[in-house]
Amino acid sequence: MNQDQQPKPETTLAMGRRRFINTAALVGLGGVAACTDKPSSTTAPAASAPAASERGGASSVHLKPGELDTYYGLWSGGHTGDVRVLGLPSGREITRIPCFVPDALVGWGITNESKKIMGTKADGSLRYTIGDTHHVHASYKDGNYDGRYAWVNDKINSRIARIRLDYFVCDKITELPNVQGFHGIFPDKRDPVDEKINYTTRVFCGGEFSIPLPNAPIDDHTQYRSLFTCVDAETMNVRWQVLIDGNCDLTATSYDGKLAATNQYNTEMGARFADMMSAERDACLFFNIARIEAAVKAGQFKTIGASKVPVVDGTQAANKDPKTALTAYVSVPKNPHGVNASPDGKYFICAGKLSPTGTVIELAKVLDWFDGKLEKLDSVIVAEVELGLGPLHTAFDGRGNAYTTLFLDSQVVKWNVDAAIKFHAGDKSAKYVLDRIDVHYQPGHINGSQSETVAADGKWLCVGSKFSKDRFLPVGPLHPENEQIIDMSGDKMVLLADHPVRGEPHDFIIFKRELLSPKQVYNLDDFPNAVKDPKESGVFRTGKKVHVKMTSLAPSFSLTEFKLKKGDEVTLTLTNLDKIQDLAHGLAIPNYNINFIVNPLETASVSFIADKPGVFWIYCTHFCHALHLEMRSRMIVEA
Ligand code: CUK
Ligand code: CUA
Ligand code: CA
Repeated sequence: MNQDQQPKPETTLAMGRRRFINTAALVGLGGVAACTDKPSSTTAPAASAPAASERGGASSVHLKPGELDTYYGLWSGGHTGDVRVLGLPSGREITRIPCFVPDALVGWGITNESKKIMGTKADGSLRYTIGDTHHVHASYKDGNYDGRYAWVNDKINSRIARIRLDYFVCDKITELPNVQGFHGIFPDKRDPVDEKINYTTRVFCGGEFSIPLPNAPIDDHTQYRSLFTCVDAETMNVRWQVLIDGNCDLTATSYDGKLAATNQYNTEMGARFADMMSAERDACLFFNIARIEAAVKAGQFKTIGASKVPVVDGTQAANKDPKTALTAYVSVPKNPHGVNASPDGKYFICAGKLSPTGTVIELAKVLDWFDGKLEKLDSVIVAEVELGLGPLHTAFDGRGNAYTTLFLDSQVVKWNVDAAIKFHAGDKSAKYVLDRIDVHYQPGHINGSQSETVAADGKWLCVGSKFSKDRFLPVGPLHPENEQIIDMSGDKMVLLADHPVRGEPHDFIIFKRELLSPKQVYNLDDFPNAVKDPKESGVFRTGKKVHVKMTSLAPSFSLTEFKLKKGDEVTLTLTNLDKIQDLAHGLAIPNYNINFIVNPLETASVSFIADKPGVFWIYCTHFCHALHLEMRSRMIVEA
């Protein structure tokens, strides 16, 4: 970067050198990450771990053999394109749920059923084989998770995936029209229009990159815009979009269903790095959901390109009158990152990123502004307090405290929201910073057990540290990340465990295991193509089109052999008739690039051209029985 691209040093606010981070500090970030981190001399020393008895809290992460975790964690997988399921407090990874990217274990992207969900091209091949999941959030009822669904974003190809939490599988994927860099995602927590509906009906999705609408090779970036998108939680159809100024980053929703918000780091609408950080303040952009839905209903929208989705105008110029405004742009300091909803329902907190501050916005005041009862929108900010360098994301303990990651300081800071509000109001004796703890290193997301629910319980805190450096045995140049587990139950945070994770999870949620009751066995009747009886097995031919129907029952497939002709267009359907929990079979066809799993009473199918003559031993890939190796079928393809 050349000299004249560098923003001027901040001089407007006399809060010392830590007040703002300038470009030079960010450029030096690689150096920060590479050097041996020592606690900053300007911050309090980290707590040394007292014995569990002194803390009287959550204490040990150790589970004895046979013991089960008490919390589920749903972790985004980043550019592995999946969602990972962890048990907490042990931190053990229990499974991965493939969504956007094929998965060789279960045959995601191999079976016809999963390909249909992922989306295919005209030739039947997958439309996309990569993904980038950042944020995973679950459906709500009465302000707590109800165990129905979770949703996760794909930043690369602007897709949203839904996961059924009864089977832990992805069941729908929707691509957002006219969106690039779909980043933040959050379900609403109740319906803003129908008071009686106290559960999630919508999922909000933020578009991070501005593009020409519709996309076209236009060089003039001042014409680019971003969209904020609402997806129907049940149908997964896109309901509406809002055209905005600036961009969307993270997303948050209020407990009353009335408001959603996104933090904006590029209100400058710059196309270059330096331009995106030229302004001293950006925004937290609020959406008045009921008004947007009313505008859509009243036909006050346009559409973009080939998309039929209603797009309402949420730009600043069109929303000057609070009484009719669909949006409100609240000014917050420089390139904010996360926006998080406090479990008491009162506040959204924006972390400053390039400003060392946390901004507390009172939601009741935002609603007052929309009602025309608040003169200045700025007064929705009830605190803007210094936390440390590079604040990114915030979690809560349900006791009025917030926990914010400090990327550059490699710390988590615990602070009291009420005290911060008092301090901001002028009471300089209000001590809002309660504790700091070193983490290893450069933390991104943070979350507490049940953090963004009305049932935040303040027990476990997990921190996704982006760099692990020296914390694990070296495995070559690509390091794992470090998910760290902290006991947050006492006055002092206590670091309890490090866990390496393959890159690269971002956000995650942690909730009580009682909130889910996963099924162990599928229902045969849920599969219209199920082969319900081994007697239905066989090769069914209509010209070149061949349907092979099979069942599995340990330790055999219902067809011990079958014959095809070269060039046959084959669909093979397999139903697993084993009803016992944990009795899955795999079906692999050598040289045909086929392998998939069928769980108890599940049906799956694959389609392929029998283009290679010869004998192919179909075999079971999933150890199921003492005679697992003998569980085979012979596919003979005649020339
Ligand atoms: S972003 Cu990754 S650390 Cu995509 Cu949630 Cu903040
Ligand atoms: Cu069936 Cu192994
Ligand atoms: Ca900016």
